[in-house]
Amino acid sequence: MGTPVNIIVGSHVWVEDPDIAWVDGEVTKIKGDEVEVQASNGKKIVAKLKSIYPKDEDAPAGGVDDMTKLSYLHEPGVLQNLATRYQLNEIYTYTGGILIAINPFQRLPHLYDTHMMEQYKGAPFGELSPHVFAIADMAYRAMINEGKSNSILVSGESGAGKTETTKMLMRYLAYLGGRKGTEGRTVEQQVLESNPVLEAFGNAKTVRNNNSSRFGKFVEIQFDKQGRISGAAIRTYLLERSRVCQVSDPERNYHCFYLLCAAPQEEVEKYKLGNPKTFHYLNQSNCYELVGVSDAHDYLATRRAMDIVGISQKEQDAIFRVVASILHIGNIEFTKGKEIDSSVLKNDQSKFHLKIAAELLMCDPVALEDALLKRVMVTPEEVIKRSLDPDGALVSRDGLAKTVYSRLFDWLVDKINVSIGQDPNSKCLIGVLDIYGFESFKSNSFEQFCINFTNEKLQQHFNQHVFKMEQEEYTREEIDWSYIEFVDNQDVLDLIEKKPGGIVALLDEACMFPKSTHETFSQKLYQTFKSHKRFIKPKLSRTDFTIAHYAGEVLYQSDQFLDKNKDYVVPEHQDLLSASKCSFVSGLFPPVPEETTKSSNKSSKFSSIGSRFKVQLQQLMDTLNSTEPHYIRCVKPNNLLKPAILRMSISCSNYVVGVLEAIRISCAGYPTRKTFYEFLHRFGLLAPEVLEGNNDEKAACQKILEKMGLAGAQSGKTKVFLRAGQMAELDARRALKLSNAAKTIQRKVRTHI
Ligand code: AOV
Ligand code: MG
Repeated sequence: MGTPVNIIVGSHVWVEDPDIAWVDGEVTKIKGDEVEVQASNGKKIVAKLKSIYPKDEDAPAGGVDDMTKLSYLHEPGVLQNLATRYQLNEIYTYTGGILIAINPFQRLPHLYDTHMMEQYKGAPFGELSPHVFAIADMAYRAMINEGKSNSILVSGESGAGKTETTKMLMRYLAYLGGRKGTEGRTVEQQVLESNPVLEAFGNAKTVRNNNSSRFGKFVEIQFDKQGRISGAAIRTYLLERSRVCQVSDPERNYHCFYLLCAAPQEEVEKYKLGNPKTFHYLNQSNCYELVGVSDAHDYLATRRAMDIVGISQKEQDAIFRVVASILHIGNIEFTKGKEIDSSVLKNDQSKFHLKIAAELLMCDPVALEDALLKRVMVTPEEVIKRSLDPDGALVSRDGLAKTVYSRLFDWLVDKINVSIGQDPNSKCLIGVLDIYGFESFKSNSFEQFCINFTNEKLQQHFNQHVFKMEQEEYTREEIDWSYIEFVDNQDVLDLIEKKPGGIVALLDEACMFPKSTHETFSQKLYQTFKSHKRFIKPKLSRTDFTIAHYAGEVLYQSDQFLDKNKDYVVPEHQDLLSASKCSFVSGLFPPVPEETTKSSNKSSKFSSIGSRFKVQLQQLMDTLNSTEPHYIRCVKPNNLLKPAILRMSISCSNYVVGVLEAIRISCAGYPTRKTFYEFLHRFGLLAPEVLEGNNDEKAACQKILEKMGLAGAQSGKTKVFLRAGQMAELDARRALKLSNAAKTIQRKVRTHI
């Protein structure tokens, strides 16, 4: 980024050490386009002139709290600033109006206590140290003052701290908009307590994060005219279903399974549970416990949170019965039956678990066995029952477990929404978005594809907001502005979601065509995207494919894409569970309307997870576009999940790259703009003389700018554009003027009396 200016022998520079990324040093020799640098780590490094960057020797020792204040804006400068602050436990840094949050990987309770919340309440933005509370406060004030909905979008790779940040934001908004002194369950308490409930059922340990969100979440907090919280709605996106029956070492299944195994003894007995090591859905990985987490404690905490959120004891009992039943279902095994291609339960153990599962789900054990082992075939002549072979039965079993679990999760979300309630009269809301972060594992499947697709969408929103909006606005307003180049990710999004012809569309096509396999699907991808610069076919594979995402390349294994994309509940499973004697269980499987069953074979009714997800994401983007967005970019300092190390490495800087562009824009540009009318309305009182008899709004605004001596501020065609800090300056002068005027009136009133 940028080209070095005036580098000479003796210059202090940043240079890339191939082993540890950026180091500082002094230039000792320059020969053509090559330089020799004596690095501070003792090494002599030879590098290309264009790959070294000047170092600001006068930079404040503790760093700067807003990157727009940096003298040199380049990658090592930005990383150095973040690293310096991080060492001092200053985990937050602004980039204009964007907050960068570096995961501290340690509790910093003083940073989030009530005293802190009091401090940030109503404080002008930028006056106090950078903080999540300041962003939430800004969103809240903007909503109150302008009567417009706002949103706070939290992004960053997996484990960067999005969910924790989101919880802080929600706590602060609850503090601002809460009803003080109210007894019992308040809306804001319910909103806050929805977090532990959803985390227990939707979070799990992955290699990247011990508490990784396996679903996306958008929480809309609604406010009444007085700015008090009056309702909320939680929308969730695509829970990772495969985890319920497939866990790779050293990850875990969803937290709730381990919590329940650690419940008080009588409950463990009631649900016929025991050591998690005895359950197939849990023992595929050797990880059962999390450092610093007590499952027994969290079980009780989840129960308490469920109470607050409004889930009755009876419902809670049913929920955990369903959770337990899934573990028992996972222990049912099959072996070949007498007839060809048929299967039977493997042994007494399997029969035992089947019986318990049926009991917990309150359904007929014979019907459960049939639903696992057989399929009904309808031919024009007759209806026959066909047996599944052991492999087919296994797929059937896992399908049942996944369907039950994802219905349970959706039920929880619905229940929380009903219980909190929506305010139909609310005109303003603050939306908080916490999605699953960008992921790249050793093996990546359909879930990672969807997760990374979401992140691309969000990155585009960020790009559009920060870059395009600025540029377009300046152009439209015909104000002086030099264009800044930036990298857009529209090409990756086209590759994924373009209709027709994108990967999602090709996957749907493959799913509808009975003869497709993952091989034919992959071949089709290779053919279609032969020359797409974001799509790579790995040399040695015939089914894998790589996408060059904004945050890095990810290699996907296509083998389960087709199955995972099919949105389909086996009718035998549906019938079994909708006949359950437990109204909770049957409620999870409401009868399917006639029409859809009849025409389920037709392609028009084909519904796929990928396409539905794509539509959901588009709706989310539409919602976001109708709000005033605020951004928090979370950064993971290292991959060790430990504090106090910020690797100034390239992998870390991937996430800073997007932010760098934003720095350059907001620094060079005009972070504040107001229409002439708004501007005069607000600041006219600073120069009442210019308003008299003057109908030209633009000229009036210009006069005020001149009178206030605001250097660099410009008036465009319809708006006034202010440089960073100028709005605050004007507001301060206005406040002063108003308080003086109030004093004069008081004096007059007093003399009058
Ligand atoms: P994520 O939401 O961004 O990942 P989390 O918010 O779950 O990441 O953060 C991961 C872990 O980092 C948490 O469990 C905490 O231990 C720690 N952490 C993060 N932020 C803070 C903070 N402000 N103070 C103290 N500890 C923190 V993922 O959900 O995986 O994308 O799908
Ligand atoms: Mg998360």
